Amino acid sequence: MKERLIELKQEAVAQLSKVADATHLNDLRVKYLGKKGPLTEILRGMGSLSAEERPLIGQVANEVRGAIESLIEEKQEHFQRQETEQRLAAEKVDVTLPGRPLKQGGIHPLNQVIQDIEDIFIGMGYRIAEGPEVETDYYNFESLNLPKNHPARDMQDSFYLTEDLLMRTQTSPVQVRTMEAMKGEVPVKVICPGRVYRRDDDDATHSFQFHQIEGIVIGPRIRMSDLKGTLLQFTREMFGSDTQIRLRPSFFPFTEPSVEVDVTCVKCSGKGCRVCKNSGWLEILGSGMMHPRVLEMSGYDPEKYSGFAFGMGVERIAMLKYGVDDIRHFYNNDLRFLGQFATI
Ligand code: 2NL
Repeated sequence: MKERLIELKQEAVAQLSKVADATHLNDLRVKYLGKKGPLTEILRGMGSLSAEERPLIGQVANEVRGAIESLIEEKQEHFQRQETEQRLAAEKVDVTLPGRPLKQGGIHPLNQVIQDIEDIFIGMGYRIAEGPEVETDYYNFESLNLPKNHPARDMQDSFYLTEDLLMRTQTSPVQVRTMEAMKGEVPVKVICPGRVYRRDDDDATHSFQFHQIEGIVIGPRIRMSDLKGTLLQFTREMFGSDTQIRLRPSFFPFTEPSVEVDVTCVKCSGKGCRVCKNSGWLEILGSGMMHPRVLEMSGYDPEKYSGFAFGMGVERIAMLKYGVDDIRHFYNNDLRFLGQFATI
């Protein structure tokens, strides 16, 4: 029995010395120390031994078990250390490496132009107002003195959602909502940037969806010269301090009188070139004195107050400012185009 124990120990030591990984080690532990292993079997059979033999064999058996156990423990520690070392090596971070550059986005050129225009008017004391893109017939047309049979209200020209609802064709309804909210109080100085929609075939200068900025000022004795001075200040901040403007008579149902505003060509400063078709001038916005009926409908007594209004297309301003020849560049999201406007 003693010889079997010694043999068992030698066999176990031999096998344990060759063990290569933790799984294999566990198999050997079960094999030698498990309930069905040879050591358990020997200890179970001790009952049949004589009284002199029993303590002797018991001692040897315990020594063998102890030796195998400590060897297994030693191997286990070894594998654990090995695993930790491997993980540390694999997860090593070189903190001295330079950071990877992050690709950064930029502000879309249309939003840059909107922000520039907003900044200029904020500088002149205006507030910014926004409103819904789905509008009622009343706010989009009726309140702006566009009677029911007016050609601009043609179903063919607007995106109607129901008989009474449509995608706004201009941002003027936002000013109307602002006037209503102000309940006849003055001064009103507000600009309204936003998306507008028109049923139009897209081409180099037209899009069914574009951006507008409109503004109104209401107060006592607001005059045409206030409009002219405001627009001159705006164009000089926007296009350069030597920019000139000229006003041409025009017509809008919501202003009277109405004017169209030209600036000296951004390319040739008025000498005449391809951009301004040799005229030296570029049209940039429409404006006028607020029609008394428009004032009245939104709660302002036209006998007490007057106002001016203006509206401009953001895409057109952006195209002029940056020399972009096709409006569709703004919507295609080609990074080769957009990247040229990146400022951050
Ligand atoms: C253009 C012309 C214009 C207005 C917009 C306006 C708004 C109210 C009352 C009166 Cl609430 N007028 N807006 C006035 C004149 C011209 O826009 O060509 N826009 C691109």
